[in-house]
Amino acid sequence: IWASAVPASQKGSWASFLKSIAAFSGDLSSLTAPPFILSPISLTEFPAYWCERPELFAAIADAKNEEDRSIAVLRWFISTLKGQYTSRNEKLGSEKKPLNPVLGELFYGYWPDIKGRGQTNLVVEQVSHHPPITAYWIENASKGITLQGHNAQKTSFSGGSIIVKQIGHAVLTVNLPEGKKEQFLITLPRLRIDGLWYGSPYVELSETSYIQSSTGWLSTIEYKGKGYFSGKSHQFKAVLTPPGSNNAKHTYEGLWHEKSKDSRGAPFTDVTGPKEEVTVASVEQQNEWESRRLWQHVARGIREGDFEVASREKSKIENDQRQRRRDEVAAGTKWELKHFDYIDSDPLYEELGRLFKAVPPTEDAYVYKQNGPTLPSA
Ligand code: HCR
Repeated sequence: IWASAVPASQKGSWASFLKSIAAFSGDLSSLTAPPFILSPISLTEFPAYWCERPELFAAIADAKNEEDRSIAVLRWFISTLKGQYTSRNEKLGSEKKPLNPVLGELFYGYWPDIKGRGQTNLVVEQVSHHPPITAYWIENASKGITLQGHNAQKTSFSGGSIIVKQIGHAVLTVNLPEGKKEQFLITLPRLRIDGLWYGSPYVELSETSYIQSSTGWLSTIEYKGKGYFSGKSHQFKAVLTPPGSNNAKHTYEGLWHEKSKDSRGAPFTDVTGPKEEVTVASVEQQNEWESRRLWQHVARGIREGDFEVASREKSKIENDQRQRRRDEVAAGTKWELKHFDYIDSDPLYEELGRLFKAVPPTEDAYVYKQNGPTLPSA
């Protein structure tokens, strides 16, 4: 059964890849992996997973009070997990190694306004290459909802699995009538990448993540995999506690990639139906920094199994990047971010994180400059 999903000719390079992971911790993206495990999709596309059920994102604005808004945010969040963590298995056969974005890489897209839910726009920028950090901004202007966040990963190897600690957080803002707003600090779960032995990696979530509302409502979400409780993969249990209390007012339980229920057995989430992928301009219409245009030849090589083309095209991109960095050093200049400003400590993270004793107590952030492109609207 060792490496049963690995093509015979790549078993050796899969074994060396696993050895290098085991001996290593930090930034996995820099390790060379065998061709069968390469994905043609860049990490800058991943923030789109936050909104592949745009009606649930929009529904947050329609909730009638603080308590219902916290429930709506939790429902939307749980419903994103299937896309975030299992969609590559469905699309590509297993979890794969995404393309490692270059500094300044961009990804723009939108979900059109259908049935009065409003249009939702997405702006993503790769704000660091080593370590890889991706910043994003998602906005449904007609509903007054925004999501701003960034993502980095710290990886280590334990018991035959890759452990991924997600660094970063997201802030969801709901702009209410009369100029009021409610904000939600969203922390991110820990990942374990299992199935490496077979050459068929998949993600399981573990430990706890939080959604803290500025009104005081707190969702505490616990993740478990096979071998716990029901013995099934992808289980979660979420409790929602009112401001200033430790007693759960609502409890939800189930499988984040299928369905879940509240404590009375009423349906809470159901992601068994289709999701809606983000609409993106064609490669011809994109600028040279937009992900699908930038990686088009590498992606084609990977898709068509022509790894010579893929690696030649990848080297061109990497050499261009190295040259840019050298030029910047020579000119004494620094790469300027296009859509985000860096702040070394996020005041909202500190304020809301204090309420549930967030670890770490302080985090940096990337603040959107409100200067995204004009995206088509229906
Ligand atoms: C760990 C991971 C890169 C990061 C991916 C993140 C954490 C990015 C943010 C998204 O919101 C959610 C998300 C989902 C992915 O599951 C996670 C990736 C899984 C694998 C990949 C590694 C860098 C690649 C490891 C190589 C393996 C597959 C052999």
